[in-house]
Amino acid sequence: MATRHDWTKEEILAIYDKPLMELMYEAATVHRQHHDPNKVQVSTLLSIKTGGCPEDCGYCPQAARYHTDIEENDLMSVPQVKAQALRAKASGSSRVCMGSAWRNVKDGEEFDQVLEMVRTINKLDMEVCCTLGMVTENQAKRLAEAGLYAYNHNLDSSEEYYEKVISTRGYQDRLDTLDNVRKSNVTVCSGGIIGMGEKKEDRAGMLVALSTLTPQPESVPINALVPVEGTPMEDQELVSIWEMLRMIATTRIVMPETQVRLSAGRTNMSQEGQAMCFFAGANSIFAGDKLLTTPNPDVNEDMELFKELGLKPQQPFEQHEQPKTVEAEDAQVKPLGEKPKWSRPKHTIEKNLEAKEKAKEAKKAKA
Ligand code: SAM
Ligand code: DTB
Ligand code: SF4
Repeated sequence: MATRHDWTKEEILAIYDKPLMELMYEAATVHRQHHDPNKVQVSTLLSIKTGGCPEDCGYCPQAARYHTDIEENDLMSVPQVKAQALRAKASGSSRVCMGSAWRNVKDGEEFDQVLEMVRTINKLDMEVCCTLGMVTENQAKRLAEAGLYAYNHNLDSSEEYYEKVISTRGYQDRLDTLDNVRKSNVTVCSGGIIGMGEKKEDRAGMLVALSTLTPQPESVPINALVPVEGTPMEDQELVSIWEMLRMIATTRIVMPETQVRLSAGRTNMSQEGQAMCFFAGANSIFAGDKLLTTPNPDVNEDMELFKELGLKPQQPFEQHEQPKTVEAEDAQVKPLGEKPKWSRPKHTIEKNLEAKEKAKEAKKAKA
């Protein structure tokens, strides 16, 4: 069946609510029509700039306004990144995804350094992904010229629920960023988080937003919230495997060609649970003992599971050609020195304000 870009929330909810065995069978069938069911793409995350973020994303341990005990770090150096990428390659990863705790990309020295990281990793013949916050079309094109393979920017939830999670940026900015990435010919990676207190209607709403993009994102990460102490979502109940399976299977059915990534939350899942996610259409994971700041299963454990299930890691550039890297001195796309006006909706989110107050008190008590 051809990929549809006109899914409605009602149709997606009807899929999500099917008896689980039927839902998984249907998803597994779609999966086999579009992918080798024994191949899984493996990405390694690298937090190149950690913590101190100005945003108020209610789930995020890196937001400066909350009191979490993560270790903050300035931007890593290019040799440090190269060493980590080589380690990731040796452990079987085909992609490195570099994340920074930034609201948006700003032209200047730090962005130039990130561009050099992209060139360096692409030259190691690995797929390079970045997740740096909002980007303009010009910035996306500069990343493309450096050899970027994918850009990750999550919609996180439905437009309606997004307002209850973040007050410092708007949904349209997220969509505009995805559009900018698309115009640069870099592949799009966009998904979200379940378990933030949203309803299943919000999960379906997020899948409508993603599946109606033309083309659909090449990869869609599905994260289970990792509730981190000090964030407004610290007391959120863990996502059950049944919900994860429904979300993965539904994503697979509405976006048949995309790589569906079983992302954050794997440490709370059994190996059998993860195997069922692969059966239901997940064909990508984040490997390495750390995500950005929180734990992830050990690489050896993952490789044992792959062996047990007969899964093989996907090789780099199996899905799309390797981009060419243009050296800094030959760059055609020049910085525009833009001052983009990303929106700041500033609505009130009580939970976020409470967490901010608690953090202030904790800091005072410490001083
Ligand atoms: N600062 C950039 C941004 O927000 O686009 C990039 C890094 S940000 C940490 C990347 C994504 O990680 C978020 O969009 C969110 O989906 C995910 N994430 C962050 N904290 C999480 C948590 N506690 N549990 C699950 N996913 C989380
Ligand atoms: C995505 O969807 N999940 C990754 C990646 N894209 C950047 C991040 C998960 C972060 C989980 C919380 C942490 O480790 O800080
Ligand atoms: Fe900052 Fe990204 Fe975390 Fe939001 S999700 S606080 S933008 S690092």
